[in-house]
Amino acid sequence: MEKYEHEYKAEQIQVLEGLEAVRKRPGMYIGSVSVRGLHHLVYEIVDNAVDEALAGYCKNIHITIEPGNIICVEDDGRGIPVDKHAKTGLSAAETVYTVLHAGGKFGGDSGYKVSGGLHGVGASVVNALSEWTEVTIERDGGIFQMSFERGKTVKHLERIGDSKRTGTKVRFYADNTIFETLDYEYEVLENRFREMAFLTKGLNIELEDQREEVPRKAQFCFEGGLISFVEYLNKSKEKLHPQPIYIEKDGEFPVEIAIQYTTSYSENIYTFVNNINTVEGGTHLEGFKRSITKVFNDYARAKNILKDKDANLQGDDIREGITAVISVKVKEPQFEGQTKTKLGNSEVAGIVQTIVNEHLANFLEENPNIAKAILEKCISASRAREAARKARELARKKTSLETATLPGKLADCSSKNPEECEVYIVEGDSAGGSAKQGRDRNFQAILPLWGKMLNVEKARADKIYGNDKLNPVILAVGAGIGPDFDITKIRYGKVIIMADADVDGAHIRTLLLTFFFRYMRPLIENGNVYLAQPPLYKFSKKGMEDLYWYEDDMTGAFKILEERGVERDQVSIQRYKGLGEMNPEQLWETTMNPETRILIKVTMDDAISADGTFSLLMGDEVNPRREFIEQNAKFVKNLDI
Ligand code: 0R9
Repeated sequence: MEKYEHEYKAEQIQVLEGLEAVRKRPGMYIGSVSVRGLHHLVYEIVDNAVDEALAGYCKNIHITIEPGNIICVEDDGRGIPVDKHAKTGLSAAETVYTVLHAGGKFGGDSGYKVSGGLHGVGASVVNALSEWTEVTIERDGGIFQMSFERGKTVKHLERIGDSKRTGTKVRFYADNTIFETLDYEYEVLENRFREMAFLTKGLNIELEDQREEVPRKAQFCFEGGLISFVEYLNKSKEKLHPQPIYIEKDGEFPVEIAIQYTTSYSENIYTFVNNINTVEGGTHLEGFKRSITKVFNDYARAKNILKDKDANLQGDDIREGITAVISVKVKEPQFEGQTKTKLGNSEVAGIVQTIVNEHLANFLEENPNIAKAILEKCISASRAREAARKARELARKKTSLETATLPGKLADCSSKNPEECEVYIVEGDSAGGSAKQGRDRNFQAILPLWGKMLNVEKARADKIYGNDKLNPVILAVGAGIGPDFDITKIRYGKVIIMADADVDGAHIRTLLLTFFFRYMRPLIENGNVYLAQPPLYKFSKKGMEDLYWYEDDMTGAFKILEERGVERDQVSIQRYKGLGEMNPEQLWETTMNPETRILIKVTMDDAISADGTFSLLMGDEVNPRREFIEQNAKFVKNLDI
């Protein structure tokens, strides 16, 4: 239509160069071109719709993964403005999609731009990194549409019909010459949208995956906001008080916080700035921690729960068993830290501290029974901390008396370069024996474990130091535990859990992973933890090289045999029940030889769901665990729970 026809202006030439830069160095704009980066594209678009919700105009967002990995995001906001943008001579909508950073510069003022999750770059980056993009806008009584290929306009915005409603729909197909994969992971998107719905009270977010014959669907809308979030996080934990403590304050820096204590020993505080998960914390978290430490100590003194002779409770004691979500909105957030997820704005610390001080002190005065229950737990945490300190000192003294500081059972490797070294933590003495004989001793160390492993989900720190099952693991890894853990001291670049593919193996794997998650989390975050995959079957026939198979389903193995000209009934099939059934050579060949083995890297993409899963599988509450097992029967079929 004539209205949108134009000549290219100088700005437009810059525009094309801008988006070309995005295509040349996509990592700079979306972090990476892995599946993570791919998901970022979806977040970028959904964030724009969430901005419209924060501005108060949008109630529903619908995300569809269409067959063939096409993404469709729809909202019922005002619709992106379609009028002409003075500087570019294009419609506002086209400008937002073709000019880098344009979205933030004009229009769309919710005050606190969420846009862009990690990087805040918006729609034009998604456009640049998509094979095609199609935007449909309903507003001002019309339906408008425009389309692009790899960031370049192929159809300017034009009016294609009439409409009485308003809203925006964006469909895009990511560019497979840029991304490693186009396969969206439903669960990852589901977790992110659940989180977004918790963070935006009352916003309805629907997700639909149409790639399977039976579509998967999820719908999230939480009138309780962060209260619902904390209830969700604590669903498989035993609570110290029935309702979360809730703090909400508008103002220059709106602050929303929900807190609930449980009987667990871990601390779970999640922080968000403009809906972005600030994994590395920052000033909002500092203000919160300072406040709760002060308020609980002051209350305990005032009520004589702490006597004059008693020392103050420490922050760690006060945070044992806490689950909290902190969400602040900051107009110009400064993000710092390694992954740019640490809030740097210094003024936020004092603001959060003042708000929490006032609200929490009132809450404790009004709810003395809850205050008492929480403080009793803090005091017992404080005693345990003292016991842990003694245990740690004892452990330190003991090891300094011994000539070697390494556990006796460890068969260490000769290299001392952590980058090339790996340690296999092996269940059982007999498998340990085979592993010791089969390994390459230059860079592979073996640590056999035996007997019943401690469930750290049900034990406090003092029981962990000096525990005879965990101590060898701590000493072998060599980097301490808990707050003392120092990733730069690890002795092995790969810590590999090698357990049987049966019930007991799965159990020990979960116990060890829980331990790493709670006490050596950076080891997982840094990608140092792996699971070895021993084979499940061996197919053999005289004159044929043995075929090892790692999956339950043997169809693929039969196909390979067929290709080798071998009939099913000519081979003998051995099912391995445990690692102990393999001789050292077989163990090397199938599970330890870097050329042929399969290792699964343990990742922690989503700490929130990981925390939930660990509490669920290893914690106290039985009903949610049963539900989880029913829903994930395939995944947990080997778990002894
Ligand atoms: C499906 C995903 N949704 C969006 O991308 C989306 C962007 C957007 C928007 C506005 C409304 N809805 C939206 N959905 C909007 C409208 C108006 C003012 N600000 C924002 C208005 O009617 O005045 N916009 C986001 C950026 C822009 N609009 C702008 F820069 F073009 F103004």
